[in-house]
Amino acid sequence: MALQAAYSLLPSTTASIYKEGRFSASLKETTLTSFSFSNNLRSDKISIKEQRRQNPRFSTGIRAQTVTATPPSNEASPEQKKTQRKGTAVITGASSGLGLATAKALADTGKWHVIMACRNFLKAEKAAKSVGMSKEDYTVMHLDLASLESVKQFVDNYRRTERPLDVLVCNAAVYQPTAKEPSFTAEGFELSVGTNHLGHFLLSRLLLDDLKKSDYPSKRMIIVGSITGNTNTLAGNVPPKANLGDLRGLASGLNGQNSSMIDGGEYDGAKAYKDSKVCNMLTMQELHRRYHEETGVTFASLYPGCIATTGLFREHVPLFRLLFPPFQKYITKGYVSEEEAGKRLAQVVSDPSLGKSGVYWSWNNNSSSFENQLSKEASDAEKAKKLWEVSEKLVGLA
Ligand code: NDP
Ligand code: PMR
Repeated sequence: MALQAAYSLLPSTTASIYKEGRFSASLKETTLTSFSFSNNLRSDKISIKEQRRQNPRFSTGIRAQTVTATPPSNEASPEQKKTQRKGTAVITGASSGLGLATAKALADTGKWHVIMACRNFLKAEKAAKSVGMSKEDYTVMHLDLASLESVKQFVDNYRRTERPLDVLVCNAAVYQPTAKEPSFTAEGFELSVGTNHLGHFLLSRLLLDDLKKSDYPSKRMIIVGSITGNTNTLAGNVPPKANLGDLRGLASGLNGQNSSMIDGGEYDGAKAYKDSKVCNMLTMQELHRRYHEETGVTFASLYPGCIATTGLFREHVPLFRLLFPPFQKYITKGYVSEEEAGKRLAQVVSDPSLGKSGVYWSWNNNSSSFENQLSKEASDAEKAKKLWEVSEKLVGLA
């Protein structure tokens, strides 16, 4: 029933995707939060004492799914012991959803100071308080990614604080699936790509110098990606599919005069978001190729699971918002809670076992992390280079 209704919201081409096969059979990226037999089997291999040590809220059976194959991040590795000071992580869009949950997860370890880089200062302060973060674990700083001036101002302000920068998490995003007409950033770029990609592109390029200077043992830059930008998955084949084409729309300014879509096509808000996620994943790989060896910075992207309850879907029709969480929970089993997704992103920030650069992380049914494959387009090195060069021009770096 839930599926039928969600399903009916989609263009008819989607029908074949669902009718053709069982979801789980063809999935490359799945997450399970429901308790399953296989989780139970797996957890049997680890003693209950060990599970309690890894996860203080573990109770026999039911919470076994949160046990991960990777070492827990609160265990000091030789790498972490090199420094006594707290790490500082900047998280964009930390005022809700994944960003807030990650800020909370990092703050809870007592080892991180989180800079919540947000467009709505008051909302961010309230959000931090609402999840019980202590004042000394976070600082809210203003950043509006839909304005390149604001991005530059944020970088200046950050440098004035004289805090080191150890990790940058590019997390903020907007999604406008129901918009009939495009809207634009301060500099006149289509809003989804302008915010999710171009704002983060400038931010990451400017802050790379600051990351380089950090003496923290593991410096990281993370750009949040998604399954829906990857057409090698079932979710990525739900129309409209991501496709950057030859980037002609981006190259002509993405300002609505020629086109407001990267591929030069007609405006489609859902596609613009998915395209922006492809840009995020391509940018991470290009950063890795250009700077990993020289700087030692780890560059990574991830799909944290389907966090169907976040504000990302605020502009979707009410029926979608009602049915999407149960659809993901019970039908696709791709659902993950904000808390669990926050722990996943926090692993990518600080877990020594997730320190490899150039990786797109995902989590399997047991909540164990693994290096996932990107789609052909999202791993196209030539396209990544072209995207880099065009984006540099648009944000005024070239
Ligand atoms: P939310 O809407 O809850 O969070 C998005 C955050 O981005 C909010 O804090 C929002 O601020 C902020 N933001 C939006 N526009 C700007 C801007 N111009 N400047 C600064 N901040 C801005 O969504 P999610 O937590 O779901 O999304 C977080 C990330 O996770 C995104 O990159 C998304 O693509 C990714 N993702 C989400 C999935 C999901 O299922 N939800 C799945 C896969 C990836 P404000 O609070 O002021 O609105
Ligand atoms: Mg999708 C295993 C299958 C799976 C997963 C993991 C997701 C994740 N979705 C899956 C399948 C399907 N979805 C199917 C079969 C359908 C047709 C009924 C479907 C539909 C659908 C819609 C209409 N799904 C959506 C939408 C959105 O508007 C969301 C979107 O595309 O936002 C860009 C979305 C999502 N599905 C996901 C995830 C993670 C999203 C949120 C997208 C994101 O943040 O990238």
